[in-house]
Amino acid sequence: MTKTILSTIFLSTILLTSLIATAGLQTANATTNLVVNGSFEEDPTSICPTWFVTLSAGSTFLNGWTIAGEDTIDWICTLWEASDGTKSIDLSGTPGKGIVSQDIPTEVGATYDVSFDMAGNPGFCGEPAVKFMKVSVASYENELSFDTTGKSNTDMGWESNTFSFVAESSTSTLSFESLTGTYCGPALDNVSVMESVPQDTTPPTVTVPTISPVEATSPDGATVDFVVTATDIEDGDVTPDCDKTSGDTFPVGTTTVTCSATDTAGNTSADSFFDVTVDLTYQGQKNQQITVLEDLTDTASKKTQKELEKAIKDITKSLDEKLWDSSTTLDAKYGHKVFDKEKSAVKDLLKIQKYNDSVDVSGVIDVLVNVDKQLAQDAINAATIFAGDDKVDKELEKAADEMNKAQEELDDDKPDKAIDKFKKAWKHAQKAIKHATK
Ligand SMILES: [Ca+2]
Ligand SMILES: [Ca+2]
Ligand SMILES: [Ca+2]
Repeated sequence: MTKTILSTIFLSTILLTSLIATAGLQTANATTNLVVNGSFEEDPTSICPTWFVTLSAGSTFLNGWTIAGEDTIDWICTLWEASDGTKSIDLSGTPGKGIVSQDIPTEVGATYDVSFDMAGNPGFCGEPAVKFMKVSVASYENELSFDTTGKSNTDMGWESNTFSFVAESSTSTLSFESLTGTYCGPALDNVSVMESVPQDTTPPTVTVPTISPVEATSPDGATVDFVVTATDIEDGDVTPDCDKTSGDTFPVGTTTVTCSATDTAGNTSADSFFDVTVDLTYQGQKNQQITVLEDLTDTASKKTQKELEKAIKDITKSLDEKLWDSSTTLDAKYGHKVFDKEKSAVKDLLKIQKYNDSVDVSGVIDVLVNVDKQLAQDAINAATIFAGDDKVDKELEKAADEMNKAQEELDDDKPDKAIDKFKKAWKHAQKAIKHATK
């Protein structure tokens, strides 16, 4: 029965060999299968709804493919389950060591990835169950085997194979050849050749900014804008990922921002860091101390409470707008009163320290004294611009002398007296500035 069908199909195949099938031109790109009709599914004239069709050498009936060599191959239509679609190839025809080949457009020196599925004709052909096939393209050549033991038309056991080759000319002939010269040979399906995409293993480079310290604009800190960029050798510009966003409010102090970037291949850069420092202005620092003292008031003893309230009142007076030019500089004429109020506040606080209360205000004293020291030092720095003038130099000398004395008072645990010296230093600096700018 089989023989009758075979010869009928064989005849119709010979008639059809004159039909010329046109292979579409393929454009090489990373995701295109360069093989035409790689799954052997194309059947424009519908001659393959039967078990199989035997194609003779030289036939161009199998679109895109050449039946090379001397022997036939069998185009399997419904006889067994294909690995892809419904059709596949038995490279050993009726019978013989058939060869199918296809010219692939390639670029010299480029690498191509080939994949195909192999099984074997599981029919009874009175021969060893292991089928052999040779695959070749460019200078690549390999022999493969497939054991059909336990396999059937409904359980072919298709195996996927892959390899790569480097093209040596603008056309590379991909060829599959049966090394089993009977009726039951190696089976082939699902052939693809794709240009190999070089794997990107380099993560993006992240560039972080250097941010100058900014002054707090509210007790919450300040909003800070920044620009972080990332570039990748494959992807170009990449959007970086940071744990803070430009325009966020940063608290007083230093916040470290961490950024990284990931490319489309999934490579993530190492973390990059930059610091955002928000400083409290002198006024801001003083206001903060008022809050600290207010918090202490609730749990303090009566007499401590009284001193705390006095200190808060004095610090508040030292913040009087008339005494300041800005949140960081004192008014030249009235600024000295800031030191006076501060000294008074510190004196109140020193009393509390003597009460042996559990209330500790030493941190507040330190901040207030330090603000005064900075105010004096800023004034000296401003006056130093005019150094070289006799009077200026003399005042600067006196100012420096007062700063030294202030330090001695601090070493002696007399912060209130130190504030007095800072005031004097500040005054000498003002005199120098006044003289130089009159
Ligand atoms: Ca197929
Ligand atoms: Ca066959
Ligand atoms: Ca990359």
